[in-house]
Amino acid sequence: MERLAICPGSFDPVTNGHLDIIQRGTKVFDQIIVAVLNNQSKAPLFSVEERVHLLQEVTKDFPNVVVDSFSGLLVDYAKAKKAQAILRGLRAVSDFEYELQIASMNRNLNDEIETFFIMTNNQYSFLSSSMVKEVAKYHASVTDLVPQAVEIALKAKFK
Ligand code: COD
Repeated sequence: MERLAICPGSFDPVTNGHLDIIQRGTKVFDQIIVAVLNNQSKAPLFSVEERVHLLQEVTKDFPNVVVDSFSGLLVDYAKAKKAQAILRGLRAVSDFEYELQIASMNRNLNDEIETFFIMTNNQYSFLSSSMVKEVAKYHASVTDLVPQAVEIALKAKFK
């Protein structure tokens, strides 16, 4: 049986931390669907289309990764895609509480889909999309924090 995982998130925008989790996940799962949440109630910097496009660009060398977007409940999306797993990253203790809540709720909604966590690479343990946006807004360098395509897109947003 093909082992398929959904790697869900806001990805506003994708960072090297996200990419590291996706890349390491490709070694464990046969296929990964990186799924961008289409959340009407949040005001993102990048539109869903822009976020999907950036993710496609930065994962284009991974043969077993596809990028998609979803709305509604994650477990419903995962079931529709026939995925067995949800893949998430963990940075600090502060992530744990939030991730435990999401994973517990998802398990409550559908106990056939397991959530798997990959610990952050030490060099990305401080990295988040919101910090990247903050730094880019003030025109400081994000070269080591995001893939080049994202750096270019951030420069265009904040010029
Ligand atoms: N190193 C390692 N991992 C990282 C790093 C880093 N530097 N940065 C981020 N990550 C991980 C995050 O911990 C997360 O696991 C993943 O990457 C994605 O991060 P984000 O911030 O882009 O994604 P979130 O947390 O905004 O995603 C939230 C969901 C979209 C998963 C959630 O809101 C959801 O499922 N919504 C749909 C509605 C639903 O089903 N609700 C019920 C369950 S709450």
